[in-house]
Amino acid sequence: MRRFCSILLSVAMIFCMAGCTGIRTAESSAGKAYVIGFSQVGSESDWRVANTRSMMATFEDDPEYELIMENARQQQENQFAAVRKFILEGVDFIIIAPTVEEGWETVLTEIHEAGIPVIIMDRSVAVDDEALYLTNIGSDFLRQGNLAVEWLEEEIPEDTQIKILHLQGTIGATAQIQRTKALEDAVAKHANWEISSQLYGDFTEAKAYEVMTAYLRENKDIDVLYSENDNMTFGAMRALEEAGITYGNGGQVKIITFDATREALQYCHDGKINLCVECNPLFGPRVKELIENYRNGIPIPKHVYVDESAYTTQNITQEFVDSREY
Ligand code: GZL
Repeated sequence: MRRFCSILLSVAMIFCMAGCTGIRTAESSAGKAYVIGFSQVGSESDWRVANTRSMMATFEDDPEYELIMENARQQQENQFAAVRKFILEGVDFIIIAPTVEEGWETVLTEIHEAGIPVIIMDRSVAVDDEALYLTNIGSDFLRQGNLAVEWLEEEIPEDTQIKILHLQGTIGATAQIQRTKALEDAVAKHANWEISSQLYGDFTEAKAYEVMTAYLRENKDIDVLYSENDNMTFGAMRALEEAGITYGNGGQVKIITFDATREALQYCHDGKINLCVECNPLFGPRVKELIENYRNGIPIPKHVYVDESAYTTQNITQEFVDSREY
């Protein structure tokens, strides 16, 4: 409940600065500011709130820029509407954090025809023509998934059968596609690994708690939970506790989670989560640097990856957990 209130408070703070048309981080100083239209996925997770904070903090104190953020509430249609509004408003630059990979060809073409540069941030878009966007900055999600399965390979002897319960994020989002691919490829390689079920958690705590609770009513034979983000993991932990199933170090269920937010790292330090795979949301400054490079005619690579790692109870300290920004 505390976590839900903290996300709610963060989202409320963001919206109360927004008004109904989006969040402006600077008054238009007689049209002199370089106006950036930013279509954000939503406010579905601690990761997303931290990502929004990073973007806003990067631009809000710089009078040269005005960031207008529209929250799509995890609906791609809302992103299309926001982008078309940005085009009508004649913004100088557009940033899109796409909900899902498919369906972007038309609206990216409209942006291109309007002559507005665009950066794809966080997840990716599946379009044939990469010229439709300047660059895609975000995580290497397949590497994240491979870090998780490599850890599990170290943990599980070749002759031990394991049942893996797979909690998936928003279907069609790059983070879901790639983290799922890493697991499914590993299961195909290991005859002793079995995915007992794939549940849809949509990257939210509430949905994960709902589907886990329903699943655990009939199935309690789980050895590993592979959960594609921390907020779904928190919901799953609550459902496991209510079902009387132990987890973490020495528990029945080993927990693998993605994002490595401070709260998940605290659980990891306390032995309740076995592996936290980092997914860094704090790339506001890097995005601003890319925009400035563009404005100064400096070439920009088509893909920019952020640095990330993986943490276990054995390799993190309380000091490290306390130092986390998100
Ligand atoms: C990952 C990001 C994912 C996070 C989730 O870059 O797209 O979306 O892992 C968030 O927490 O909802």
